Amino acid sequence: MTNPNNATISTVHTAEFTSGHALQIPTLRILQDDGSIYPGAEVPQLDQATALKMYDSMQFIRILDERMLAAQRQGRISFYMQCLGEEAATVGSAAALDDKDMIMAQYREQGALRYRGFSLEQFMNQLFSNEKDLGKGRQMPVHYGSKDIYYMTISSPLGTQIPQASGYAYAQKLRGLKNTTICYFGEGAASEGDFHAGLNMAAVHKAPVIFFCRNNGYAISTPANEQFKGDGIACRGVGYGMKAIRVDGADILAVYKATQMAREYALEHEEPILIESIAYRLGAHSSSDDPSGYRSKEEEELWRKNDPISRFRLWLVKQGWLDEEADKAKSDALRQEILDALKVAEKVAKPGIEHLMSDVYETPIPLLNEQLEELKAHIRKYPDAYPVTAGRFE
Ligand SMILES: Cc1ncc(C[n+]2csc(CCOP(=O)(O)OP(=O)(O)O)c2C)c(N)n1
Repeated sequence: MTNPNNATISTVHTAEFTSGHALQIPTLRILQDDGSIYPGAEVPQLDQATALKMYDSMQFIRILDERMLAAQRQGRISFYMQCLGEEAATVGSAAALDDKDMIMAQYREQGALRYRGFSLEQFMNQLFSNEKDLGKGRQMPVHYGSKDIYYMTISSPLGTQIPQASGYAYAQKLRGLKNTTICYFGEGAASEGDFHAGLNMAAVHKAPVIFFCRNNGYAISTPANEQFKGDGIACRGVGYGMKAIRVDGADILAVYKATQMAREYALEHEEPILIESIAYRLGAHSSSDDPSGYRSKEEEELWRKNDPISRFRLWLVKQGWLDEEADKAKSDALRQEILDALKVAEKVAKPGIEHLMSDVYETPIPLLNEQLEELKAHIRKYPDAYPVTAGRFE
């Protein structure tokens, strides 16, 4: 008798429930807090240049985050989101990829962008929505994207990128490319229907996607334990018939190792893989959020001790690959470089208003043309309210 169902049909004669937590997925840890390696753990193959590039990316985004949050507080940009506490998760995973693997991110993955080569100027131009921004100033800050470095533009609605990643990876497979797609999302986004549709589609159609869930404990103010009852997110991959692994998201060596393995497996077997990274969102959700309303300082302090950057720094120093004094000087220089770039980008003019509707229709529909003319008339009438745009569209 053929069985069209994937479910295993084995027989028992005593009625018994299977526990909701029948499968408890362990967490891979390689690097300890003091920079030493857990006894018995295997350090992934990593050369000095790659390790230092990873460290540079973590350090860069830590400083960028500090600086840009301050810029938002000063009213210089409208919005910002930090990656604080998740630098190892986003950098370690990106470092394990090929430069032509597609990245479909959520919004907190600036580490992956930096590692891929998004320049400081490109970060700034996007954050200031100026005329040099690759997105022509049409997105909120942090909605980065760059075709050149295979980084899909961020979409605000949660979960958008998940089924898109399944489709993109399926096309990579059909074209015979030896590339994969990594899809980042939070544990909160995993509550969206798109998560389930995307994972199921990738599993059934055998698309080589690496689903990378950043489980950082919170979806804005909702703690993960108020959002789901299962053993985290990794077990859901098993439910969809795909391989899964859980890693300590503050341990860059564990993240790197897991992503390297996932990439190899996804390409060799043409299958999706789910990685769940457990870290903690140390900062606020965004510049519009105040976490003191829903979590304690004590909880934050406990996790602050688990700093992914200092852990990796201690390992690099032990390896003899990093000099602490030179490191301090480099971090000061980086801070200055970021500040200088900020001052340049904020003075660059805003994009012309015609870009409000360019790249959408080959020939804009008449109603849009009418609305654009109305807008121009409005700006002409109130030039003081539109100091940058006024006079630039005649
Ligand atoms: C469809 C949709 N619903 C709600 C929101 C509002 N929203 C933005 S971020 C967020 C929390 C997401 O949490 P998580 O996926 O865990 O990622 P994290 O912010 O923790 O990195 C919510 C609810 C949204 N952007 N899109």
